[in-house]
Amino acid sequence: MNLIQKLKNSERLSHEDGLALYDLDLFTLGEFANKVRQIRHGKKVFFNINRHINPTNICADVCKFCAFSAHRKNPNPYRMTHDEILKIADEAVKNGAKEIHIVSAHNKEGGWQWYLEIFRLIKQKYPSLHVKALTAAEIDFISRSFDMSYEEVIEKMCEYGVDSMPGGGAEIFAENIREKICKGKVSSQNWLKIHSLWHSRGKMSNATMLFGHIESRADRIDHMLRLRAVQDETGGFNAFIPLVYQRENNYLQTSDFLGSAEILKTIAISRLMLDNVPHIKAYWATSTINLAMIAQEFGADDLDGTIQKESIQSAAGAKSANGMALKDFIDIIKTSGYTPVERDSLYNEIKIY
Ligand code: V47
Repeated sequence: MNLIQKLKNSERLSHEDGLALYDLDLFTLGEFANKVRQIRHGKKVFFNINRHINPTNICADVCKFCAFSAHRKNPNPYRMTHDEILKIADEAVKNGAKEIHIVSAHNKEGGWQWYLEIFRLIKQKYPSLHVKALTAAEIDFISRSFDMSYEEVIEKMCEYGVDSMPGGGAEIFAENIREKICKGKVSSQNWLKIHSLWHSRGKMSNATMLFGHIESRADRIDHMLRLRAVQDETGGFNAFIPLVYQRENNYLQTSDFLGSAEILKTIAISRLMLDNVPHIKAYWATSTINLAMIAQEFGADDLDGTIQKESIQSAAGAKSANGMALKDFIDIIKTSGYTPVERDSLYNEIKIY
């Protein structure tokens, strides 16, 4: 059946369809993605009031795209004490944060307890603060470093108060590209397995895709389809987050910046391919807030949050180091003709502005 007919009938799309979607003109593609978005979410743009914390940048892995970890191009290694982390949590709560998003480098120094104790301390002090922490890459690292099974690490996460898992570490699943950009890190198969195990505990997570470096369009579609297959089984992914590759201060040379049209196409295609994932997040830190707002007309329905402080993408050139003020966030959503909806980390609506 012809692709347009399949889109009109809301039929499930194949790998071949996904690739063919890139050949549609941007506005035709956008219209189809927007229709799906409107049916699911109307004019709502979701966001949360959150704070990112990155407790250490001293990393055993060497991902070529990463400018955050301490290395020759970005020295200043640090590992925070639990007291320092708690102070950041205090400040975040004072500023209204309802979620703490914690992502660390892969660091053996403090044992698995250093990672896990952080969550227990935060939850003891702020039981209703949502702790989104430990990417599948970190879980894989902890498992290998401290001779624990994935199930054991996940058991500890539940015990120590992790509420949901962030979507980091997915990068791109195509093994030949993964080998070039993040050799030695969690395999694609294990990334997916860890999320499935987490979901089997009745817990939710997100899924990212790092794009705009050396991957092909076919690799992006492959990535989406591997996620769709897991989601069919578990239903545990809340949001898909396409992360636009930032090119400064790292070791991954790319020829060209992707450009807005290709970014919007990829977001729109993810909305159409991932028919079983409720939310598509245009993460403003990697796309700029302006493009993230335009992306709302191309399938996205979420912006992530105000963040307060951002270290991973800003190290690589993004203008996100200090987050965004809540007022600016709300203003830009409203003036774009959308309804700002503050959500919690599991997409329950908290406040409509
Ligand atoms: O996995 C690293 C990415 C991710 C670069 O789950 C880069 O709600 C762009 O996963 N250019 C960590 N991206 C951040 C992350 C995330 C962010 C926001 C929300 C959620 C969520 C998750 O950052 C890593 C990696 O793919 N990253 N370097 C770079 N140069």
